[in-house]
This record gives sequence, structure tokens and C-alpha cells, in this order.
Amino acid sequence: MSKSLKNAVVFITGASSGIGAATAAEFAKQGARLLLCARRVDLLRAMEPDLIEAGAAEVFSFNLDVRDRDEVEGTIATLSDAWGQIDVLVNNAGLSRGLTKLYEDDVENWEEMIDTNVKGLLYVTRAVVPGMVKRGHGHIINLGSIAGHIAYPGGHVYCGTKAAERLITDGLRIDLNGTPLRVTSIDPGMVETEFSNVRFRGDEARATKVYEGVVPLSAEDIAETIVWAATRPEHVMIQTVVLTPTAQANPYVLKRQTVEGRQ
Ligand code: NDP
Ligand code: 8X3
Repeated sequence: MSKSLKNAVVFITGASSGIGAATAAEFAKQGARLLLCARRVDLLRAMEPDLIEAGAAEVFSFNLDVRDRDEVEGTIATLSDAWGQIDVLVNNAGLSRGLTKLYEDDVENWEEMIDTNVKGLLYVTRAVVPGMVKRGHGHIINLGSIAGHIAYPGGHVYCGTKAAERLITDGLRIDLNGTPLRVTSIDPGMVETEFSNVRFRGDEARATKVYEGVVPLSAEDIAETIVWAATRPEHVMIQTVVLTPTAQANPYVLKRQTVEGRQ
């Protein structure tokens, strides 16, 4: 029987767009209490009425930059009792910057990806998991990627951050063995969100080209998978889910539909 998430506190980082926003909507349908953070808190606040309408028991949104260790520690430590007892943590906040050869890339891109995708995930995890261990209850769901399994041209540091996520997730699972906590990595291929727009710093034409001729995964596809993992019975731990568009075998092998007569 699937596990009920009614009134469960679900904390989602990076909930202002894409996978994070869709995951909030999917957990809302389960009647969860949603704790949402991102830097664009205005977007989170604007989502709140729809989330309540969809079934969320309650929503609390706040501004948080996961790269800021003091802010992460301080904000999570001062959550009220009602919100501080987190049942499910979705470490989703993340980004890529650029697709330039490593030896020609801007070092700032690397700092931002490592600080967000690796250090941000660690800071949030370190702040949330001790409470879960104390309460003997909790599920940590991290966003990995097929980029963490195989590197692609220009992907280097982004792929490295997702490979780090994969092994950090495995390590946490080992450290929590013997407790009732569960640890999951969700590793998608191509999902159409703001991801490419962020990667190419607002170059819409270049971002749109990424998804040309393929039916990519949607943020909702990933959200449904996350909620599926979270609603398995307590004795079932989904360790890793790798999911891609049907047209994508791996980061290199992608079948694009072409207009007849053209490549
Ligand atoms: P989006 O760009 O649509 O969403 C990224 C989210 O992360 C936004 O809500 C953004 O909010 C938040 N975020 C970024 N930096 C920070 C920060 N420093 N502090 C807090 N929040 C932050 O992309 P996706 O939804 O696609 O990405 C979500 C996750 O999924 C990422 O970890 C990504 O690596 C992963 N992923 C994406 C895939 C894809 O093809 N799209 C495939 C595989 C994995 P704000 O800007 O308001 O802070
Ligand atoms: C995002 C998917 O393949 O563009 O993690 O890196 S990919």
C-alpha cells in the first residue's frame, strides 16, 4: 500500500520553476504541507493559491540562496516546530552554466555550479537530516542527472557536480543504514524547463534548439517520479531512478525527428 503524505512536511529547494515547481504541485495533490524556497520568492508566493487549490494542507515560502551556508543553517534552525519537522527533503536547486570547452571556460561558471549543485545540496542536507535521524523518520530525494553518469562535450563541471551528487547520495545512504530514513537519487535526461535558458544566460534561440525535434521529458514527468518514490511503503527504498525521453539513449545518442528532406 502506498504511503500517505497527508500533512507531511515536504521541503523543496529551487521550487520557483521547472522540476521544483512541478514537484510542489504534485505533492500538493497528496495533501502535504509544502515548505518551498528559492531566490525568486515572488514566484513562490504567486504559486501559493494554486497549490492550496490543488490540495496542499499549507504552504510556507521563503527566500533562500542555498550557496549561502550561514543563511541555510540560520533559516532552517529557526523554522517553527510546525515547519521544522521535515518529512521529505527534495534537494532540487541546481543549474548549469555554459557549454564551453573546459580549458576556455569562465571560472565563475564553475564556482556557481559547484557552490549550488554540490555545496548547496550539502549545506541543506546537513541542516535537515539530523532532525530526521532524531525523529526516526525522513526521506531525502536528490536531483541527479544522466550527466552524472557520463560526461558530454562542454559538460565537464556540470557533469562533475552531478557525479558528485550521485556519490554523495550513495554515501549518505550508507551513513543512514540502520535508521528508517530513505535516500533516493532521481537522474533525468533532457527535461524542458528553464534549465537551458539559464545555461545559455537567456539566449532563447539557443535554449529552444536543445529540444528541437524531440519530445523531451516534462517537469511533471519528473515530479510524478519523485512523488512515486516518496509514496512507496516505508520498507521500500527507491535508490536511483534514471529516466530519459524515449528518443534519448544517453547524452550522445538522441534521435531527432527531422523535417522531410532536411537533416
Ligand atoms: P530550472 O532552471 O527550471 O529550475 C532551477 C531551480 O533552482 C529554480 O527554481 C531556481 O530558483 C533554483 N535555484 C538555482 N540556484 C539556486 C540557489 N542558489 N538557491 C536556491 N535556489 C536556486 O531547472 P530544472 O527544473 O530543470 O532544474 C532542477 C534540477 O534538476 C537541477 O538540480 C538540475 O540540475 C536538475 N536536472 C535538470 C535536467 C533538465 O534537463 N532540465 C535534467 C537532469 C537534472 P531561483 O532562480 O528562483 O533561485
Ligand atoms: C541536465 C541534463 O543532459 O542536459 O542534467 O546535462 S543534460
